[in-house]
Amino acid sequence: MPPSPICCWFWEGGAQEANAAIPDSERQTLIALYNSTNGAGWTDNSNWLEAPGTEDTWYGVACSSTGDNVTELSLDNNQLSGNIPTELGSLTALTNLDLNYNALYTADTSLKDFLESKPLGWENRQTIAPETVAVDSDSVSCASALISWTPISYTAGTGGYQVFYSETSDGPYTLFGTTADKSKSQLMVSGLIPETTYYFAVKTKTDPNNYNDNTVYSEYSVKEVSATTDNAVPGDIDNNKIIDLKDAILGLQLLSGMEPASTIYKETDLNGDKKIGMEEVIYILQHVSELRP
Ligand SMILES: [Ca+2]
Ligand SMILES: [Ca+2]
Repeated sequence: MPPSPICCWFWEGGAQEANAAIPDSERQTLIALYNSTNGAGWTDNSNWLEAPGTEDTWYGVACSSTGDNVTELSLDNNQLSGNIPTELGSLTALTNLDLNYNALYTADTSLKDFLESKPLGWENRQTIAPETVAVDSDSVSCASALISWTPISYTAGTGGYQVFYSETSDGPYTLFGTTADKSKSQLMVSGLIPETTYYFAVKTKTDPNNYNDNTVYSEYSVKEVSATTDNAVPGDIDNNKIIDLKDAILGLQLLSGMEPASTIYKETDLNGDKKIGMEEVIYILQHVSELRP
């Protein structure tokens, strides 16, 4: 196999030949891990990608005493994020592996088995995007929608789920809000515009804790979850598709400073002041009493 350009550049630059070098396949595996988990953004990536033979000086890497195999990868708590390359499973001399407190995932079952075979485990401390994100179709109003998901397995430590919305699937996404912790499985998004299609995506966030110095964010969940908000009929202030006395009562409760008995949608405003007030209540009463079409 021809040497990679980065390899040649270092050789031509006069890097010293190492006393013992790990096989090129192991070097390429380390480089694949760096590239696929945002190595440039790691908290510490000291010496990574330097010349062949220097691998045991790369942050978190240790090689056997003869220097010819990678035996240890200690990259916990280091802002690794993304898909773990399947090649990692080919580091057969690896005895110590610590990838905890990062944002790593894999769907490869044999790689999962390999990772699980190491003493420290890995999967239960990864801040990854939640799965099965969905919109509860019964919850969709002219201005809100209930978004749900399955909590990730790493629910320990403070943090939460950030729920985002966008009018196109590829974004940009706007943060609506964050749940109080990582055991929550839903959040009501409000303030949406009537008759508009929205896409929703969720990220997981873990705050720093005793074992983890960083705020760790997952990637976005799959960006294919969407809903179209209802229309807002002026005067139907509870957005249930009927204008009746209940709307008038809700409006009067609001006007008198009482807590309205159900959600009020200001999007059903009549006179353009973006508030539900006496004008709406009079309109509703006229409508109900057929004084007005
Ligand atoms: Ca109504
Ligand atoms: Ca109004």
